[in-house]
Formats: sequence, structure tokens, C-alpha cells
Amino acid sequence: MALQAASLVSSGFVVPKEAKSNASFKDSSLFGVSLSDHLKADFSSSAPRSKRESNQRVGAVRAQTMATASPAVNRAVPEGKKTLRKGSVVITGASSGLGLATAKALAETGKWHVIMACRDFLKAERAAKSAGIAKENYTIMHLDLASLDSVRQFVDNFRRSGRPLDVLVCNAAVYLPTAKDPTFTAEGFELSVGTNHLGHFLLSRLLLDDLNKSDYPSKRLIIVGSITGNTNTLAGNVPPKANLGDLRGLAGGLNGLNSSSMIDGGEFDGAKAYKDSKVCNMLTMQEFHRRFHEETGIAFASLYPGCIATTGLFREHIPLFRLLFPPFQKYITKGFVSEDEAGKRLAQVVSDPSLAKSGVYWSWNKASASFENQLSQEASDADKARKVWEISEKLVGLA
Ligand code: NDP
Ligand code: PMR
Repeated sequence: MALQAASLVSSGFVVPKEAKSNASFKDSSLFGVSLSDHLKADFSSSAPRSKRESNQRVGAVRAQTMATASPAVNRAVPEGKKTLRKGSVVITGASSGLGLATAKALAETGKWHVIMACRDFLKAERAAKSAGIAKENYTIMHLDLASLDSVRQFVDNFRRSGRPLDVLVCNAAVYLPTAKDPTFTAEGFELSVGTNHLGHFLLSRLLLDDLNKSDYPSKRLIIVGSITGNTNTLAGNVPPKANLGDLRGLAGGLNGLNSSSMIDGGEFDGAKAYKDSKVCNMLTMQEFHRRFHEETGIAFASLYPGCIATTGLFREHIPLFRLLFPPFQKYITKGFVSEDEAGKRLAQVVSDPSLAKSGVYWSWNKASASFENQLSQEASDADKARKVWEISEKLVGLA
């Protein structure tokens, strides 16, 4: 943690082996990469990147990296079957940051009713009010992703509410970079992976049926990912790097007793656990796409909304980090986005017809144009995605 904080102000890093062997990395001063090259590669240019780049990987998620000015084909929209009713979207963790900003952006259109799925009802109510979301445009429902019972209860409550489910956004997350020891969910899973991945895994598996029943023209399941889980980027090479290894810790239940609390079986590291959880989120989205897109027409997507350096995600970080992180992202990496802007981006993935394509990891360039981005090798590994899916099914009691 101290190392991480220090890493903000110093560049004393070792060039990671993987980065050296990665063709997109060039030797230079910081992590063996030229910052400016990566800034270009990671988020400055949307201008259709070269064919060379898009052909680099053949994976479930294509490296198309084209700004989406033209609408993608939405196979889920049979012509003439458009409904006029409001869309109904569940957003987890809508009580702050990206989730709240997205709820606001969608509610303001008047076309969406937002179900804010939050662990702290009062906080969510206050947040919705202070964001100025009109009463008729939102409902708050209790959901604690760190308890599988709570997830099941939420699904029951949601079904009883009689509302349709047109879009599900798995947004909530915790980040515990300063924790010395692991903490655990109600079922005894390490908290970051338990909340960010396993809670959402159960939620989205259970709600898939509900999405499938919706008559809305464009049904979507969105799982928020991040650049920091992708080791094909500069940000993803800041130690500790995401690495799921052979999944032995996950298979052992992440309980820290008879198994490691880390997915790869290693020593607990809160920052790594978060990044690993984001890799699981991105793998899960692709596995959903492979298993269910054809059959259901539901679009499955993930995204990196930009670096929203001001959110509550960093609440557990040391004060020095919280002080320096926003200006660092604004003026040095230029990866900073405001909560409002990030909310608009996620709202596009929820409702924009041009972002209806399934199996995509969306990103935005400096001009805020969306493009299909490329995931790291691990985050697009189909075999790993299947294994994570199968182990997760067992852990949450679905298999
Ligand atoms: P915030 O901390 O502002 O929002 C996280 C939300 O998750 C909060 O509403 C929080 O609730 C909720 N939450 C945490 N634990 C639980 C739980 N057990 N059950 C239900 N809800 C829970 O952070 P961000 O808005 O930044 O994060 C939103 C998403 O964006 C995350 O998936 C994150 O990984 C992703 N992201 C963020 C980036 C950034 O730069 N900030 C960059 C890339 C991705 P409460 O309000 O009660 O604490
Ligand atoms: Mg990172 C291209 C530059 C870039 C971008 C877009 C991010 C995003 N970061 C970049 C570069 C760097 N960061 C560099 C060069 C450093 C070393 C000085 C650095 C450090 C750093 C730290 C210590 N960055 C961080 C941390 C965190 O604790 C944040 C984190 O990993 O949270 C999981 C973080 C982030 N940097 C980002 C983004 C988006 C984050 C946090 C959000 C997330 O993934 O959810």
C-alpha cells in the first residue's frame, strides 16, 4: 500500500517480464513503456486503429477499436416490435460514483425506471435525492452482494415487484488496497472477489431468466470491468498485476483457512484481489455471451468507463493517494473522467442503439467516442472463462 502510494510519485518500478514480452510494449522509462505511446494506445485515439492492431488477437472479444459512429446491428430488435414503455434497469451499487451517475443520466431521459440495488437504503435515498433524480424514475431495493442470501432475497423481491427486467448493470465493487489481512463475505469468500465477482455472478445468473422474459427491444447485461485488470495496458502493469493463475484459490473457496484467499492461491493482497475480480467480471461477460447470446438475443457487454478518480472506490486508500490520484490522472495520464461523464458512458452501454453489440468490452477515446477495445490475454482466455464460470457455479450453489 505504501508502495502503491509511493508509486504515484515515483517511477521506481521493475520492468515486468510479461510486459517485456508483450509486443505492444516498448522499452522506455516507465514500466518499460513510453507513457505517451500508451496514452495513445489506451485511450487517446479512437480513430480506427490500424488493421495490424485489430488483427493481433483472435479472441471472443475482437480488437476492432473503431469509434462507433454507425449503429451496430442489434439482432434482438425485431422490426415493428418496439415498445413504448419505459425501460426497467437494475443498477447495483447505485448509491455513489459511477452507479449513481448512470442512474441519474438514465432517469433524466425520462425513458428509464432505475432500480437502485444498494446495500445502504438510506444512503441510496439521500444520494438519489441530492442527484435530483425524480421520484417516479427510481426505486431503491436492498442488495448486499457480500451475502448470497441477500442476492437471492433481492431476486425474490424484484420478482414480487412485478417490474420487468430489461437491463441489468453489475456495477458495485469494493477495493481494499490497504488491508493487511483478508476479510470475508457472509459465506466466507474473500470480500473483493466475493462481492465484485461472486455476488454479481449469482445475481446475473438468477436474473438471466427475467431478462429473457422481457419484451423490451434491446435487452442487455452489463458487467463493469476495468483497465487495471488488463495487463495489455500501462495501467494494468502497475504492480500488483492481475493474475488468476491456475485458479487453485478460487477452487478452494477463497476462505483463507484450508485454501488461499486469493484466486491464484497466493498471499493476500487487496489491490490484486480487486484487479483479479475485474478479470473475473470481464471473463464472465464473455462466457455469458458464448453461452446465451445466440439463444436469447441478450447483449452481454463490459466496459472501462475511464478513470473516475474522485469516487468512493478509493475510500480505503491512504489519504496521500486520495489527494494525488485525481490530479495525477487529470494532468499526467490524462485518463481522468468526471463521474457525470462516466455515467453518460455507462448509460450509453445501457440504452444507445449503437452499443447494442454483444461480447464487447467498450472504451472511450479522448473525444468521448466509444470503441470496441481489446482485452488482455488472460481477460480474453476462453478456457479460463469456462473454468471460472464452472468453479463460481459451485461456490454460489448453482451446481
Ligand atoms: P464507488 O465506491 O463510488 O461505488 C461502488 C458502489 O458499490 C457503492 O454504491 C457501494 O455501496 C457499492 N457496494 C460496495 N459493496 C457492496 C455490497 N456488498 N453490496 C452492494 N453494493 C455494494 O466506486 P465507483 O463508482 O468508482 O465504482 C463503480 C464501478 O466502476 C466498480 O465496478 C469499479 O470497479 C468500476 N471502475 C471504477 C473506476 C474508477 O476509476 N473509479 C475505473 C474502472 C472501473 P455504498 O455506497 O453503500 O458503499
Ligand atoms: Mg493507475 C495510462 C495510464 C493510466 C491509467 C489510465 C490508469 C488508470 N493508471 C495509469 C497509470 C498509472 N497508474 C501509473 C503510471 C502509475 C504509477 C505511478 C499508476 C498508479 C496507480 C495506483 C497506485 N494507478 C492506480 C493505482 C490504484 O490504486 C488504482 C487501482 O489500481 O485501483 C484498482 C489505480 C488506477 N489507475 C487507473 C485506474 C482506472 C485506476 C483505478 C480504478 C480501477 O481500476 O477501478
